[in-house]
Amino acid sequence: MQILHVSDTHLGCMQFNLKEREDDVYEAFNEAIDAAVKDKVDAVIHAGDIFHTPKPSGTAMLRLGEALKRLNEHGIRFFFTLGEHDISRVRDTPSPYVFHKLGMATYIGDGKPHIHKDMLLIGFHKHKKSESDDLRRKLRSINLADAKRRVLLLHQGLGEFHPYANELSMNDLPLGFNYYAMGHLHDHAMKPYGDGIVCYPGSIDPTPGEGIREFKKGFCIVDLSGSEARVDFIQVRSSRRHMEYVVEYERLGDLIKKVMDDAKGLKKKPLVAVRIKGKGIDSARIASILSRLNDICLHYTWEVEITSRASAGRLYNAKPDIDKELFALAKDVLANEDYANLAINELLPLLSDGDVDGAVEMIWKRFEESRSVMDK
Ligand SMILES: [Mn+2]
Repeated sequence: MQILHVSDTHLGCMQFNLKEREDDVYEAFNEAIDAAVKDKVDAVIHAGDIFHTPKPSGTAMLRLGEALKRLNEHGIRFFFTLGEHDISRVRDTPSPYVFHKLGMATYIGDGKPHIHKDMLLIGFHKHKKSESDDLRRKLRSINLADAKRRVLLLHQGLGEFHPYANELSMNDLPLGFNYYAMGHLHDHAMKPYGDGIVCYPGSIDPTPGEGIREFKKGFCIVDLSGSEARVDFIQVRSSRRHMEYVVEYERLGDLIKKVMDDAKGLKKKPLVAVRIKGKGIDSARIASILSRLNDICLHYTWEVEITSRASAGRLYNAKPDIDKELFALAKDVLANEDYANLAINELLPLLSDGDVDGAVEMIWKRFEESRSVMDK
């Protein structure tokens, strides 16, 4: 029994708004599907955040559909749960669920036991942090059906893996599973737990929030034939290189040659992040020198680390992360992180799509929720 575990594919995601970056994601996803077919795995298990947005583009839908068609032609079933990126804030059929309805994939985020060959699969869709108690209760009341192999599928952050994403702790996971197929955290990591392994494959390609940094992205092929799960992390081969440089302001001119050398032989133009240190910095000069990177790389960002004493250690970003910046501004104005989150991460996406009804419905829902909390 062998499964391919993939997560956080964020199909349709477009880092830096570049079409090339969207295609990188599809290419990485197809590598996982190719591996599933080549290795004749018994199932593909997707741990959520299949799409980057709850309203994916036609292209993103098509890429998933094509992958599912291939898997079905090879008799490989695709099981999935939903991440927060797949779930619309308003009552609507989640996009990946369409493929379940059409019989091309199987949704197992319903908490019910699903038997596939001699394997028991139980999954839950993403639960918000405010719903953690509810999820804990559901996890405690899992009935372990008799099966040779057991896999639990979740899209949640575990505190032991990431201190800021601690929606649950590993101890909240029920014992008795051979493999805990996790999604949500974008870096690959795993830890033993009970008689099994808790594993995040991580995202298959860097998403906008991850910026430009060196990484290892991939998916897992998990052998469940023996008494212990054996996990093979397969790195995506087509990944576009991300390159980071720290350079003295005085020596900025040398950087271009260095990047050119490093980029030699790469199939895809890399993404480059430059951190500049020094004094008496003239940003017009930096911009002019770095513009020569346009021919070498797909996209570059730069920031300056000022080393004068007055502002030691202060970083300013020449091309700031707009999302982060917006959030910080909203937080300043509203003086409340929850409200800022509501405004930037929930309201703004709806309103920028022109979805006024959706926005009104979301606000109404939040109001009802807050009222029911006050009633308690
Ligand atoms: Mn994700």
